[in-house]
Amino acid sequence: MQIKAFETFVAISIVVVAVFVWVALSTRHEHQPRSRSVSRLRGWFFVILTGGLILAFVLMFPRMPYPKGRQKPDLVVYAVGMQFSWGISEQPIKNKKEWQETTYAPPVKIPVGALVEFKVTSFDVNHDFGVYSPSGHLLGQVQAMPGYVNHLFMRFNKPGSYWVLCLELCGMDHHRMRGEFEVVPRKSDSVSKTTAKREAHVGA
Ligand SMILES: [Cu+2]
Repeated sequence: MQIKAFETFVAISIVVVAVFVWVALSTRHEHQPRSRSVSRLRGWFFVILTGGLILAFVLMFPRMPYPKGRQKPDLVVYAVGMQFSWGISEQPIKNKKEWQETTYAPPVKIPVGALVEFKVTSFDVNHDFGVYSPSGHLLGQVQAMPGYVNHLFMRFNKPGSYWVLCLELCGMDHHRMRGEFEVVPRKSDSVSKTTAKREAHVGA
């Protein structure tokens, strides 16, 4: 995705530079502009530009990375940032004592494929809730702000240990600020596997 964006950027840059060079070369010598052809050219430019913008809008709009209306999540996970750790829990974290407890609790388990709504806030300064895959790729992020709850909707396709790092410099130990949750196979998957095993046993 990033490579594609970079290639698109380079391609557009080449076109823009080419247009600038063409304009610079073609305006070296002074000459009287032919107003009729200029206004016709301007008309075409306007039509092509508007058409291009409308086309880009139509192609991109359905792919906006924002939730479509009020999505109902399969699971709500509460996350609170505080210097210098993340409290992550399936229960609301109401105060500093509860936050402390969640930092020692076992990692929250999220089923594969479930739509998760992270409700993210902070109890002290601004942090940034950055979700990393087990292989260390940034998958999503949202600001954690004191006094506000920000929402991040995500779906995970692979089981494993996912890390939450802080992406906003929040103090001396910012680099050590971590959280963790686990993505686990869906219950229905493991149930159907057990049933299949049991059936196999019965068959044997
Ligand atoms: Cu931080």
